[in-house]
Amino acid sequence: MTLTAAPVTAKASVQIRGACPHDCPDTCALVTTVENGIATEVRGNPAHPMTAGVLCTKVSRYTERTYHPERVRTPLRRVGPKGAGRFEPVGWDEALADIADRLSAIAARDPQAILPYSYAGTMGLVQGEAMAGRFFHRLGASLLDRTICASAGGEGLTHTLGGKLGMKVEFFAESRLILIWGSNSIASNLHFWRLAQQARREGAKLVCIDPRRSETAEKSDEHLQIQPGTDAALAFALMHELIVHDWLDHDYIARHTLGWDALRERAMQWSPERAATVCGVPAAQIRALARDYGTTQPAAIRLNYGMQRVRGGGNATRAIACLPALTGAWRHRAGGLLMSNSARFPARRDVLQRPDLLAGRQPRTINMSTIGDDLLRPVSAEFGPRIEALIVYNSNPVAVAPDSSQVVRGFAREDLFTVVLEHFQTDTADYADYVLPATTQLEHWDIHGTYGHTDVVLNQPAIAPIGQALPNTEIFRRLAARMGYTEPCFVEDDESLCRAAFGDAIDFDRLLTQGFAPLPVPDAPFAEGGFQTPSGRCEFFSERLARQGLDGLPDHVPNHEVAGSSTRYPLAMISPPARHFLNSSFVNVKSLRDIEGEPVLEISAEDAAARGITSGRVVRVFNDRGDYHCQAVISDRARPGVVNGLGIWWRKLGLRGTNVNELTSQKLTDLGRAPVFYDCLVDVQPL
Ligand SMILES: Nc1nc2c(c(=O)[nH]1)N[C@H]1C(S)=C(S)[C@@H](COP(=O)(O)OP(=O)(O)OC[C@H]3O[C@@H](n4cnc5c(=O)[nH]c(N)nc54)[C@H](O)[C@@H]3O)O[C@H]1N2
Ligand SMILES: Nc1nc2c(c(=O)[nH]1)N[C@H]1C(S)=C(S)[C@@H](COP(=O)(O)OP(=O)(O)OC[C@H]3O[C@@H](n4cnc5c(=O)[nH]c(N)nc54)[C@H](O)[C@@H]3O)O[C@H]1N2
Ligand code: SF4
Ligand SMILES: [Mo]
Repeated sequence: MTLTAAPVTAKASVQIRGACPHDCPDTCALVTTVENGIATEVRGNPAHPMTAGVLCTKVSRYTERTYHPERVRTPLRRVGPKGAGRFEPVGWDEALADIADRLSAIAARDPQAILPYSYAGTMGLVQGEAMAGRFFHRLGASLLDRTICASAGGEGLTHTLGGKLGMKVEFFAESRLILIWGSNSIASNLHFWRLAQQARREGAKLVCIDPRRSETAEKSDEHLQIQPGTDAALAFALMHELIVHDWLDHDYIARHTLGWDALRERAMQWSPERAATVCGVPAAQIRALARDYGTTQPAAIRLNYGMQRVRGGGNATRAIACLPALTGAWRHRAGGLLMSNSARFPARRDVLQRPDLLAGRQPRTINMSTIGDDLLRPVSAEFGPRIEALIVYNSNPVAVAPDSSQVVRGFAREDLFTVVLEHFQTDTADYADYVLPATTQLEHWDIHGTYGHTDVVLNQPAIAPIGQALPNTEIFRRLAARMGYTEPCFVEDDESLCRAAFGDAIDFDRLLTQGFAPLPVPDAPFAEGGFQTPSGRCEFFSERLARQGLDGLPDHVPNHEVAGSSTRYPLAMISPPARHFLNSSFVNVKSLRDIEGEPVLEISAEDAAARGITSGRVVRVFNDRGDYHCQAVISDRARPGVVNGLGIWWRKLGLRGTNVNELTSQKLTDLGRAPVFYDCLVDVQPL
């Protein structure tokens, strides 16, 4: 058996180093205090510079989540109708034998009728796709296109800078001007906010660009409260002003960029006045920002994923990523842009996930963002076989995927065989045929890259598994054995997988003793150009995109559902996360849910008055896709014409068994095939 045991706890109190598993750019280094085998406290590792000994409120409550009385402790088999959430305990052997039989029978017809569904419930490379990837590759199951979060921005960066690459986050502390663009850093990138505060104490100006007057916006020096999905128009107007005032670094542009003449021509079509009408902010405010950006060095942009959850998210990322090359901001280590540095991490995904086990087969790929439609699609030549089995781990699609009424219809199919590996009886687990108890980060090994800093962080198990829980890896190992897979890769243990993840690129002994290890990353990555694009330049014009028949230059691509375009649904809705939840994780942790209270919709005073809505009143938010009941909060956090439906509640813990994704659509972005959670028209009425 390869199950990881808890460390020897002969001593009454020990401290175990770990990594925060959540999908958060900070990837904090943890220290867990274990007394007589029980984890009593989870703290930030004070030795890790980025964490600096501090965790967010959510993960400070990690022991409350781990020892939650509602943890799934045994395998469970469905006894009621799909979705009713009625289950009986069953032994591991019986559950795995039945699951293996069901999957084998489907695979004998066509393994592509089986689909894995996973995302970043843990960002660990081992409990993520290591053993799971091996299992599904050996099986020949459909592949999953993991687009639900970041692929529009990711492709935008790749087609401009050459990859998910950017500034080293620590140098934001030395910037003189910081644009916080599509990021509520206080809620979702807390340790970056600490660096921004440091810069500000040294005199830096912070400018937040966000349709919501977020916690971060209200604490910044300036807030451009733009209409959702209009960021490219703003970026072009900034370029327009940089050109008109000649706040350009001509030498940098000539040596390190591609497509300048064409970009200049496009930018000249975007006067601040034109952008002001599209973005819904005063032209004077755009001019002032352009002046600041054009005349302050070093200037840095913290771009984050909130601005790319709209139709034009990929193009907007491209437009914004052009800015630092125009002013030569990249010359300084405290200048440039950071959206993600995940491409810095030399993770050996092929070694972990073993795509070679496909042995020449090329299964179809299903986009996780259209799971609602895809579960309901019949067999066809174009689509291939109907999806007959779904194995869900590290994700809660019934709550987080767009257009949930369609997702629920898919999960409710009586002929769909669904297995969910989980800590809790989530909305998704309610639709399972089997729920299998998985370990949490305190109970297993893992190793983490991250997208917000450039250190590898190791997670060592602090306590024994709760109940009969097993690591995801062990569940897939046992399932592989049941399926008769005898390849040696199916018995490799978790510590070996951690060692294999980065191979010689990282000093594993240092990870074991210190908990984290920095990657060698240049301080100013593009000071001398060296972009990782085909041309080696910052590509204003992308030949690769042009060859795909797309616009080689970035452009402003309006939303699918443009504000003001529909008389039935006059309000634009965005649904950024509630501060004390992490996507749908922690919604069931009572102390955190108590802070959030009820699911809320922030609405401006004028939109509320026009509808007879008073603060605290329960409202119905609706469009053609569905309706959602929540509590109205009249607040200047919402700009007139835009409502903020904070996410992502468990449906069953909300007001009427739905959440905000009842309203979002399965339409996709311009690049990256990603969902458009913040591109959604609705109306609201009091109940
Ligand atoms: N507390 C907390 N932290 C989290 C998460 C969480 O759920 N809760 N989720 C984690 C995950 S998975 C991710 S991907 C990151 C997400 O964190 P971010 O990358 O920061 O993205 P969001 O939180 O989606 O949105 C950030 C801000 O963008 C704004 N925004 C919405 N639409 C637009 C637009 O069109 N233009 C602009 N300029 N801004 C817009 C939103 O109002 C929000 O304030 O955070 C991670 N951290
Ligand atoms: N309306 C709207 N919808 C959104 C968003 C939004 O801003 N607005 N944000 C989107 C974004 S950015 C993202 S990333 C997605 C996130 O969507 P998901 O990736 O589904 O993230 P979570 O909701 O946190 O659910 C993760 C689940 O994994 C489980 N889990 C954690 N660790 C483990 C483990 O080790 N093993 C197993 N088996 N399970 C584990 C947790 O218990 C949890 O239920 O949601 C998207 N949906
Ligand atoms: S969720 Fe983010 S801020 Fe909170 S502990 Fe984890 S990595 Fe740190
Ligand atoms: Mo995400």
